[in-house]
Amino acid sequence: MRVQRTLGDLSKRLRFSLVALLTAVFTIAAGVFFSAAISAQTLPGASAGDATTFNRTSSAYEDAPPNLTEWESADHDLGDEAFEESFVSTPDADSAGLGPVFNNASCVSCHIRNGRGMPEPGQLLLRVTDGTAIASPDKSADPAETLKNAPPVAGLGNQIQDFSIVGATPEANVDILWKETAGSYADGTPYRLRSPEINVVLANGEPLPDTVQVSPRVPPHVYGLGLLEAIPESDLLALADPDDANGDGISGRPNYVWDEQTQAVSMGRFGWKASAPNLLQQSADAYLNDMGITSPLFPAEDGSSEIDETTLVAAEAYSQTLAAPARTLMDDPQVQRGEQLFSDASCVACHTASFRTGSHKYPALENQKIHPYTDMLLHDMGEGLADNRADFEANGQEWRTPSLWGVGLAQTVLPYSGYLHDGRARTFEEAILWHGGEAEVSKDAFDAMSAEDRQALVKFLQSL
Ligand code: HEC
Ligand code: HEC
Ligand SMILES: [Ca+2]
Ligand SMILES: [Ca+2]
Ligand SMILES: [Ca+2]
Repeated sequence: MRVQRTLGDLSKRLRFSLVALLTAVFTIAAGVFFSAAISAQTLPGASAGDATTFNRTSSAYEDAPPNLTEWESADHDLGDEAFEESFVSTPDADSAGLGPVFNNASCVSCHIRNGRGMPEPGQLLLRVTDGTAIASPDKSADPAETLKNAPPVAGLGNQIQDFSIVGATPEANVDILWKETAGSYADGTPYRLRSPEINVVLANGEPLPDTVQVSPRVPPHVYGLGLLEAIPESDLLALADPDDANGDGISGRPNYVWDEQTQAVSMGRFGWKASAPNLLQQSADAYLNDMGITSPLFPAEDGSSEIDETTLVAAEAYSQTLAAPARTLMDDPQVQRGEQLFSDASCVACHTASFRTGSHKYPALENQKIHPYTDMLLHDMGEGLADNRADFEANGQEWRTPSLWGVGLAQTVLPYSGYLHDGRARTFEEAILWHGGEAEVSKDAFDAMSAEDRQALVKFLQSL
């Protein structure tokens, strides 16, 4: 409006004064510049639109979106407290309820500085299934359990808790050994890959039976998740191609899971196999299974719970209201070359670059142009990465494409943290070399690249 009025004034004064003309042109130019400056969306590298943080230090994952309103910021702050709350076993304490068995005592001790955790006891989770019970699923059972396609293991349930409060016994002792193999790129450059060998000794001293299927998972980062929750489901489903109708070898499909709140089947979005439909359920699941804390969504048998709805919703709000870091070095020719290779090697076929967010509880997250580099769909990643354990509709070789925004800061936030679902990849090169199945062609393209091109691709990932 202001610009238009200036233009009107301009036409009247034009014949009288060249000075007025120049002033008006300057005003318009300044107006355009100003409106660009107030919207982070248009700044180069704004990977999450107005919800981007331009912090690229070790605290980058901890920033709230700069565009949160006052009430949204208040929710974020309450969430921050919930995420940091360390639970104890003392019955009358403020933060009571830990255990009796658990994996860790607070959200932040696994999602360190909101980043990924390490493949170590206390952070690595083992999800388990009784393989002998799969042949005859009990159709009369709870739909949540039947759909999960993961019959619980007697004495362990669906997750191994290897810690306990005083007076209780951890379910098992977990040891992680690394097995290394050698390989080489097409140009002869050698590399080494490692994969974990998980040794579980049960509380009674017995090893875990071979019939138990085990899925090891490291804690993923938790920033930018509200924006991923806000991507319209129809935009994700439009990317699915379960029968590979277009013949490009890529057949992403959604996971469909049980939503405890609506008591209905819903598209899965969170967790390494997209087994949680939303951040509320993911948070309640973490309280129950990772910390041994009942909540209104997953109460005790008698209906009681150890945290109330306010705390549960606060934890949900925290992972919803974290910004995603901006890209950097966008003018660097090596990064630009890497971005081109990322596209040429079909990495973008799963790591989808752009979306526009739809509606969300937090308006600050709505209608943002975002660049998360994920399609949120399941892909067969081959035998090398397989856990051979189903999770709702995901089979033993399928994983959900993880987002790559901010991934370049992973080891700035936590040195030596690893990539992939079990943290086995120490570098981006190793992460790519483990890609198989639908991503075999991408992996082969990387393998065939010159050393210079491989470096450029890695530099691009570091710039995210
Ligand atoms: C013992 C370690 C541990 C603790 C404690 C823990 N988490 Fe997690 N978290 C994980 C792991 C491992 C995953 C991946 C789970 C999977 O793949 O199913 C995960 C996944 C998540 C995700 C989904 C991330 C994504 O990108 O899909 C969110 C959100 C999350 N956790 C929030 C929380 C909250 C909130 C708490 C505290 C109430 C918490 N976590 C406590 C280990 C932990
Ligand atoms: C067929 C789909 C697909 C293609 C194509 C693909 N990826 Fe992935 N990518 C995935 C999935 C799924 C995972 C998670 C696998 C796991 O954790 O076991 C992943 C994981 C990664 C990770 C680790 C992320 C993390 O948070 O640990 C990086 C880095 C990565 N991919 C980069 C690439 C690059 C570079 C290319 C192209 C050379 C590529 N990907 C091609 C699906 C794909
Ligand atoms: Ca408890
Ligand atoms: Ca258990
Ligand atoms: Ca396809």
